Formats: sequence, structure tokens, C-alpha cells
Amino acid sequence: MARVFVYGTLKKGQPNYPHMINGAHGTSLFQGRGLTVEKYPLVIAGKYNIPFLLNKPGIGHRVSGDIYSVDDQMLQFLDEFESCPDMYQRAPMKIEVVEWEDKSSAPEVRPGVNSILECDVYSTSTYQPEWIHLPYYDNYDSFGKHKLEYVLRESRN
Ligand code: PCA
Repeated sequence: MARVFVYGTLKKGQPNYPHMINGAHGTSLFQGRGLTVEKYPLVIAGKYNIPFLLNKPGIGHRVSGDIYSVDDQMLQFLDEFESCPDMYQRAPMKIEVVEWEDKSSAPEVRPGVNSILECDVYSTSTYQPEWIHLPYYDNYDSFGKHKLEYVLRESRN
């Protein structure tokens, strides 16, 4: 099992969330919500309004997201889905627990609020340099007031 932190379209309520819970892709268990320990620039880029966490720690905001435990099959699916390692690279990042929902382990071994976990995150170092000048977000929402709604893959041309 691997622990993954999602901050973009895979979060609950966001356009690609159905993939995250599709049993045909493997197993995933929602564990809670978190916040990156370090600041990162989270931008919405390109003509399809895709969210990217730029791998430039120290700039931008601490970013919110959802913490999952996934099996190898789901991790492999996510790697392909996120065009890893071309578009995004999956790398470990420190995540602070905001809220823990997974009650599958004993209370005394559950991570408490404010504890720090190492989670895999799809960030990118292979981004276009001008993206660093885009607005930075702290909590991605495709349907937010920026009006940069994510374009689903099947709707692109
Ligand atoms: N999907 C991944 C990376 C960006 C995106 O839209 C995620 O939600 O974390």
C-alpha cells in the first residue's frame, strides 16, 4: 500500500474524483485531509485548465488536499492517468494531518491532527517556466470564482 495526497481534480467533489474510487482501478481508502507542510505554487495552466503543483517549495501557499491509502494497482493506474513521469512526477512530500477519518486502525496508532505524514504527491518539475507567474491557489476548486473550469479529457479537441 502507498499513501497518496491529492490536491487537484482527484479530490472529493472534483471532476476526476470518480477515478479515485473506481474499484476497477484497484483499491483506495480515503484516510483524511491534509495540508502541505511547505508552501508550493499551485497554478491552473494551459487551455484545459489543469491544476499543477509546481515543485518549487517555499513559494505560494500551503496547499490543501485529501489523503488516501492505495494499493499497487491503483497507484499504477494513477501514474498512467497523470502521465507520470512526463507531465507530473510522483514524489514524497511532508503532509500535516488536518482531519483523520480512517477508523480502520486502532485509535492509539491513528495519526492525530497536526501530525506529519510522508505522502506521494503528483507535482511537476517539467512545467513551462512562465507558469510560475500564474496566480497561486491554496485549495483547488475546478468550479471556483477564477472561472477556469477543468476540461475533462473526453471533452478536449
Ligand atoms: N490530479 C492530481 C494532480 C493534479 C490533478 O488534477 C491530484 O488531484 O492530486
